[in-house]
Amino acid sequence: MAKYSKEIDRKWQKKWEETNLYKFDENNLAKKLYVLEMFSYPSGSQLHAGHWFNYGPVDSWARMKRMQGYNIFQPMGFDAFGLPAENYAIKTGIHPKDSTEKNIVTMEQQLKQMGAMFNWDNEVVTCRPDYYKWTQWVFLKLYEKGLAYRKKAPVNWCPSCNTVLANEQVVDGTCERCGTEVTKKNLTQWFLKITDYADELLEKLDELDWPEKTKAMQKHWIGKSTGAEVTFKIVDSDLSFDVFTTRADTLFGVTYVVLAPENDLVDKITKPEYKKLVEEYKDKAKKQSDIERQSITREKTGVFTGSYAINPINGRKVPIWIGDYVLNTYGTGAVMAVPAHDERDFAFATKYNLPIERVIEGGSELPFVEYGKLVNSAEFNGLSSEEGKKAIVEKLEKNNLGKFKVNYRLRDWLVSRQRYWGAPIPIIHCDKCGTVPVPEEQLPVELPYNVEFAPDGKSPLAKCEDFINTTCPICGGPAHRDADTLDTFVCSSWYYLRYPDNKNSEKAFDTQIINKMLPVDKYVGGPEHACMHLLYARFITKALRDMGYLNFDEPFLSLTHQGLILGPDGLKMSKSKGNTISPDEYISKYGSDVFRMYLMFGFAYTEGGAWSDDGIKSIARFIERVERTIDSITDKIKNNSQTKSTIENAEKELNYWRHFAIKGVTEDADKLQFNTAIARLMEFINALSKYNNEKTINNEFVESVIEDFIKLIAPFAPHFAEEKWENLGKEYSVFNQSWPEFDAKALIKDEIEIAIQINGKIRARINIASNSSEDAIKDAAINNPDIKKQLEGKNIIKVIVIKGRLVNIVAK
Ligand code: ANZ
Ligand code: ZN
Repeated sequence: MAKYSKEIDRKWQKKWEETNLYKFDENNLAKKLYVLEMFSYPSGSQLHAGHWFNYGPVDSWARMKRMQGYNIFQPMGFDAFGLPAENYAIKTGIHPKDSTEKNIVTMEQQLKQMGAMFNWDNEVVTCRPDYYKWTQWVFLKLYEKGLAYRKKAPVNWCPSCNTVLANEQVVDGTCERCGTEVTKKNLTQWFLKITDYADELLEKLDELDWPEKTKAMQKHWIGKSTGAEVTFKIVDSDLSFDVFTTRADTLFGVTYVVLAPENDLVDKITKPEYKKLVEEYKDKAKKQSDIERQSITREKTGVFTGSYAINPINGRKVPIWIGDYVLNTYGTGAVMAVPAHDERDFAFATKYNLPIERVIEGGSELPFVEYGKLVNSAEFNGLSSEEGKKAIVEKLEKNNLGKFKVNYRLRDWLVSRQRYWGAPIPIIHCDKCGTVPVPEEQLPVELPYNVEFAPDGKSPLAKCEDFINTTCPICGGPAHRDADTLDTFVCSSWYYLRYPDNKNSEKAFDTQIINKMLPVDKYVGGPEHACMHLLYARFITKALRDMGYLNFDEPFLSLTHQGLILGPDGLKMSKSKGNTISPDEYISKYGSDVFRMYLMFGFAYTEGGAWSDDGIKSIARFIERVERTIDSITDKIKNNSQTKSTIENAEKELNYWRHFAIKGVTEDADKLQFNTAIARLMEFINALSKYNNEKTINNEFVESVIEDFIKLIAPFAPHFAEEKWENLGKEYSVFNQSWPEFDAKALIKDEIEIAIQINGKIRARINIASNSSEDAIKDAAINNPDIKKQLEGKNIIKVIVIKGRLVNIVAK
């Protein structure tokens, strides 16, 4: 028998492909299981340990599910547009399309060496026109619905990548891609109106089987805040402004108000003698990021505008300041300051000597930020904060000076990019007709190949005459195309909808097919996508649902994040640190199953950890040991040399470990707890090997045990198991076998006999597990059919258990 190696991998990969073993059965949708792993970016560094950790173990899970009778759909593709390929192109001169397509070929090959059950017929590659045609279609549908719009706005700008970034792509004030500090620029950009779905995106989170941490992150990112908007009129002026507050109960304590420096009102109300200071302050504020401005520890600063506003609840005149701790992008860009009950306002008031007036009772010191009873608040005195909020806003409402209001931290999603390597935005700008969507029959708007893509802050496509000049679909006059491309997150926001119907040339997808195939049953990928991809995809699903293209609410019902595999030094793998692990080398040395199994045994799946060469060596030895044991027993069975006919203690012992493993592997692997599942297989092989040392073995029995062992190890070592299955003379393929079921009786290791007495006389004897609890023994005794009969018409007064020996039932 051939020893397990990469040749065995190749043999079975070939056979699986030839026999189309993993083909999804479109006629058995009742048992469909859509298993999805986040598709990868086709980068030059190719398939790394992180990809493997995402795909290998999930494939093992899916294999077990297949053997349990599920019809598995497990597609794979490439998220192929985006900055890395373009930045690489700028460095090397190699066109992004060429480098990307080349990387895809390599990565496809590497993925095939993994031996996963990927449905390659359903592959999608987002940078190819047959895919991005439909990305453009999605954009146009959103546009039709008013969910895509263009506006001039201060946007995040990365001076190094030379492009705008979505809020989600700014991490601690720096560019997510390159780490450069992000600045603000006023630009006309395309946005998707994700905020229309803020409430549903929040509410539906509770129904999802997702990691709690990820749900909490989305919740925080959406940032629902319930409060009120209160209108302040400006003294000696027709102007007014609203503030957003979550503490309307403190309205009587307002001693000044603060506008964001960028608030449009500032220029209109600033008195001439304050202009200079205000302008200087505005300039300084512009250079600060929102994150810095919100920092709790940072000193609160501001300047007075010279104007006053009227508190609508008591008519009091309060000064209007500007201060950079107020963000123009949140609420109304203005706050009412209550220094007695808010930390920031307190610091500000103390610094600038503004009055501080308590309106909530409680605490000995100010600021007192908790809820309490209202004081110094006229007719509202004595109300609780909750009651006060309601009563005060209701009164304001009557006078048209306020209303209840819910605010969200979530902003609309900025999707236009001034870069080359992305899907062109399917919009035409006509001097006469304005913004005109490209008619569907003219899609795709193809991305031209010959473009000067070095970034200079303008869209590369703007410089491509052939592309940019076109005719207006409405008036036929000269017009130009939108020169921006779509953020790659738009491409990945709907790819799971394309997989099941990826060859459809008429539509993005067939609604009927998709409604049957989705939602995705299990989604696995990195946690870094919590507030980007995972939020965008939910939004797009909901928007398409509301247009009638889908009938489900959520794309991913169950989500798991795999952990991170670190370098042997415990640090994040990176080329510059020289601590990367190249899967290919290990696979060619040990075979792909050893690599896969080490990943599953060496780490808790959701945690990951540091790579260890010793760890993979020990898995290689484990596979060798399994192979020796199985081969030896297989030989004995084939030669039919020795066999006994009875089931004795040795068989019982082995049978115990067999069923103990079936139970453990099934339950643990189902929860993606592969390390403990594999530990059960190790115990099982120990028992098999011990049994193999018996003088004579029961051939028939041990054959059935080996069959179960091979089935159990098959998801984790698919090539190896297929080979052993064949060696045993079984019919191809082990993956067409059904998953073993455990026998609870076999798990009762030792049974003992117990006598059951009624009023001191033995009436029956039962066999029961030696480790049974007192209650279990009682139950068994009372429910024994013979005893039941004899107890008929009697009342049980007492049951005495003498553990390990007898039960005495006292009855009358
Ligand atoms: C008066 C007040 C009194 C407030 C008090 C708090 C405590 P969340 O929960 O995050 O929504 N605020 C409103 N708009 C702001 C902006 N654009 N920039 C900075 N701060 C802003 O926070 C709402 C509270 O944050 C609001 O309630 C407002 O201050 C402030 F004792 O109004 B509060
Ligand atoms: Zn026109």
